[in-house]
Amino acid sequence: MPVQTAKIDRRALLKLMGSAGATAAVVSSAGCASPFGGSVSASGLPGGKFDKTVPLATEGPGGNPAWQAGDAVKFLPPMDIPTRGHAADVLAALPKEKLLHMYELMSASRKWETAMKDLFLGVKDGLYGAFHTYVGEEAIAVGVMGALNEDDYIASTHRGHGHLIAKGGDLDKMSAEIFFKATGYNKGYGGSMHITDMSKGIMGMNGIVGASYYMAAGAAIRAQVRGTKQVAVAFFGDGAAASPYYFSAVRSCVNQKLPVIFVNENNFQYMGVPMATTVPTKYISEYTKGLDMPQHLVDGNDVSAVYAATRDAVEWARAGKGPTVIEGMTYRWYDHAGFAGGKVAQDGAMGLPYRSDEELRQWMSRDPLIRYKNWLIAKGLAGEADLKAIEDKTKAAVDRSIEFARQSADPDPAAGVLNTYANGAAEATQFFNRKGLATARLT
Ligand SMILES: Cc1ncc(C[n+]2csc(CCOP(=O)(O)OP(=O)(O)O)c2C)c(N)n1
Repeated sequence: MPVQTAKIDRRALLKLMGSAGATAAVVSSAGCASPFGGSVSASGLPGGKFDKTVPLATEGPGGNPAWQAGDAVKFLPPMDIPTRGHAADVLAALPKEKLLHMYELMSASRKWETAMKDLFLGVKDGLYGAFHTYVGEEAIAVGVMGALNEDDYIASTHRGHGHLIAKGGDLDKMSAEIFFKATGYNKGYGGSMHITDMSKGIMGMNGIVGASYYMAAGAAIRAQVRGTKQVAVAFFGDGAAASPYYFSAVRSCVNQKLPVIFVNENNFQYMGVPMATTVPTKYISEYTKGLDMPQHLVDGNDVSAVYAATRDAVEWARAGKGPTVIEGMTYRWYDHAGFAGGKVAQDGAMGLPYRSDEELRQWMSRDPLIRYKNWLIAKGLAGEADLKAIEDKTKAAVDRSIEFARQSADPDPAAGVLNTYANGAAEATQFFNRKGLATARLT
């Protein structure tokens, strides 16, 4: 296979672009064997040509021992999403209804999580349990899901509400699960981190950091064996890339040419530790640069950049060519889990010890929703009033879901056993019999 891009010194080029203050466009596969089977990429551009936009500092955030709280500000994306260029053209080619629906999904995700934040901080509903917000990262979920079909699979993370909403998750069932009610996705027995909807290819949120790789690989093997052309997406954070299973999963998927898309949500924060301390390479998308596969580094707050990269990855996977890695740089507005530093009716968590408020404010000023909104208006696809109507609609749906959760019944304690066994009542009855417990309510 010709190695068309082998002569490019990628590090030097990144440095040059960063020091020039340029908004660089990166396919980080430059400098490794052409992932595009020769000279043309899945996007129609020559292999190794930089075709995705992400602003770069002179040095990547990883492996940087001098990294300090506040340094993520060096990776701030520009104010506006480009309205011209590859990613803009790819997104703009979608029907207007779909583009507006993508805005609706971003809005629903933001409003649902923000409402939950206010409820957790309030006392009225007595909400408890783990809750990891995705606020600030919505462009990744919506950009990725925009390029998938309904029957494609996703394996989510602990920070996955936005993935579920973008893949068509039901707000009523999500809210009810957070309230631990019988009408919830897991019948009130799972809570935030186990929300799953196989009818929509959502293999579930997951409290095991790094589990998404193998879940997606399993779904991809199924699709490959059956010849269905479905793809599977594994979402993962920058910290999860430090899992020993990450490289081995990607390598195995490349070996088997499995239709998996590894989507890294690089929010620079691994709980309270900066990614600089856990990632030895400059960028996470560089981990796998020795493998014969496309790897994209994109502005994760730009839905067009994420969509365009994913569309290429989907084409690549459906053509039987195997996996792609996409790294989207983004930022979470709240604490790792829960709401330290957060306030009712105020966006963002201030005063956290491992980052600076100024850095947060700067990233909030690059709000992916506002950037997408401006893009839609600039493209003449919607006016302020149209987008406000969408926001009102999603707010109403969120409010309804919360009311639905409040009105729903608590789970029957006995159902806990039912839900534990694959064969439900039959096996649960055996369990109860062994323990000498009454089974009347189970049958
Ligand atoms: C296997 C495993 N190890 C450790 C944890 C504890 N844990 C929960 S979330 C998390 C950080 C994950 O960080 P990252 O992958 O960057 O995702 P982010 O929280 O930034 O979205 C850790 C270490 C866990 N849940 N599972």
